[in-house]
Amino acid sequence: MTDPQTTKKKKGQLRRASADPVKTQQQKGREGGITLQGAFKYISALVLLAALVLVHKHDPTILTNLLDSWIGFSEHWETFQPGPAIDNIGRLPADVPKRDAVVSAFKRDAMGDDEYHPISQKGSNLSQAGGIGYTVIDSIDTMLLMSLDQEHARARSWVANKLSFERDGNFNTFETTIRVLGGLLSAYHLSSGDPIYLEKATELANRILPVFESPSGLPHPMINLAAGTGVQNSDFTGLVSTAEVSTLQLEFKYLSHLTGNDVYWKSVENVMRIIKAARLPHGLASIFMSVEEGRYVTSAIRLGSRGDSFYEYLLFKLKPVKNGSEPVYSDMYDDAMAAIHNHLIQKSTKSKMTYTAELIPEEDASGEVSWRLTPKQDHLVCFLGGSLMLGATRTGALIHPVSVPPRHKELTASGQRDWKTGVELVKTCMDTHDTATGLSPEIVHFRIASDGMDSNSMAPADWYIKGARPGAFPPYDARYMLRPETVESLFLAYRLTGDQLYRDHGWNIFQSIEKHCRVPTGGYATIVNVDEVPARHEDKMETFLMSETLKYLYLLFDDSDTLPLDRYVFNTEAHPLPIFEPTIRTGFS
Ligand code: DMJ
Repeated sequence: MTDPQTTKKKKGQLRRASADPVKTQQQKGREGGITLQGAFKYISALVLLAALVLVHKHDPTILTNLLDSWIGFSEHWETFQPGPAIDNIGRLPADVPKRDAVVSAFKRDAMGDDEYHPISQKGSNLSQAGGIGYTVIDSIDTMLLMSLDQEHARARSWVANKLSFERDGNFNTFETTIRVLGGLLSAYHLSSGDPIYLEKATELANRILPVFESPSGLPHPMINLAAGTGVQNSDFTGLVSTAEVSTLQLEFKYLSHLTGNDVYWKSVENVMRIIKAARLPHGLASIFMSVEEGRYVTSAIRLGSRGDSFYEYLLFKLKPVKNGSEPVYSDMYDDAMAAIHNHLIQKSTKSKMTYTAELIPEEDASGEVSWRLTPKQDHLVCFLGGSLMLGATRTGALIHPVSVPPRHKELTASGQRDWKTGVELVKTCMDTHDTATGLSPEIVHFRIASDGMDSNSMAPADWYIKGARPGAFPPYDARYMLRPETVESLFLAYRLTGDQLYRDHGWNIFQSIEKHCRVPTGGYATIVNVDEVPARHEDKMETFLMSETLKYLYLLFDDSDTLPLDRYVFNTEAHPLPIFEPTIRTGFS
């Protein structure tokens, strides 16, 4: 075996030996005056220098990008494939045919009631007291974005003439806020201030406000819109889910900004005050809180259902305010991201795929709680990759704006960490689309040694769908219900890098939705098993297909001037709202 030390030494000796005895032409020239060849080299160098100055004057990023790649900043910065050239006004141009294919998919869908059942072609409502326009309102801003004027005229007329919130039934506070209130506010902005949308949004928010009249100030999980009373969730009496209570911020604050009435702002800000005070020692959030006491109760910790948008809104969702004016949220975000890295980010055994695990509490006979790390990741977690990448360019940036993609030296240490994890998580989510339909399941489990699954087993090497057996009815985990989280991250990753890879993946996902979820009766349906072809359908089309999945796909293929990330935030249902300079200051810190 070669001793590296010896080899090094020998190479050094050789170099010295060849350089010493025979003087080069260049050395000779230096000693004895400038030769013709030497003069030519000097002139060439001067010409090159002049060219570099000219290039730099034309576009300073060209040279700095070149330098970055020569010096070799971090493996992640080098793996990006060149995207479509940023055009001369600094935008990522649209892929028009693909963008228009997404518009066609959107147009095929019918307006329904709260929920649409595409196979039976029927609508249904969330309450026997009647609906509140979940489907139509969740879709309006996408119509406006796609310039679907006829569809928008129909939807607007429905809102103006048929929409009623005088419903004596219980509606989920969070869902009503993110879909209906968020949808109306976004429609107001994108319609250049059509007053009907603000009027309806204000009426709805006023009807929701009583939820905050709880002993702790955390909102009740349900609201009776006609009675104006907060209602407990009968399945989880006394509890509220952390994601749900913390994800009303953006909509209520924007409404305060528009109306000048600070009651909405103060109600939701108080929720964040309670959550901040309830911080657990590890910095993570359990998925349930006590509505009586305003503290976390021992329950699972995860970035998926009931946890997801708490982390999501800590970042840019809570930044309808301009940079730095509310540092408390950046601090909470940084704290939570460090905790996620310390406790939840894992690598799969074989291919070292990055994923997030869950912590499940287990109580022994004496009441002592220990935490079991479970290698389970919901599709919902796929928002996190793009969100971390965006966060790295905000709270983790040393300059504003950063380059596209950001350079290593433009980010803080935590920004670099979050960017790297974000890129890896997006990749993992793309990899979970490696199924018979090309669509990813609702829940994946990553293999760990204690599974007892050997490497010769039929299961995929790194992850699998728990409970899936050939011939048996597929488990809940195997479904794809038209969720948007992967394409949301692809959209963010594309905007932040310009890497064509993300558009390619988005296009593959869109084609898989067209092929396997589209039903002959019109619309798109949930499929019950992503690993089964032809796909079996369930008669349900979630409204987030229109508000999120198709919108993010459209934006992925549109040019980057549409809803630029430095001027818009998206609520968790993908309703874009403008970033504004707040006039309300409460001193919360
Ligand atoms: C959407 O309703 C929202 O994104 C919510 O935060 C959780 N996920 C669904 C879509 O999957």
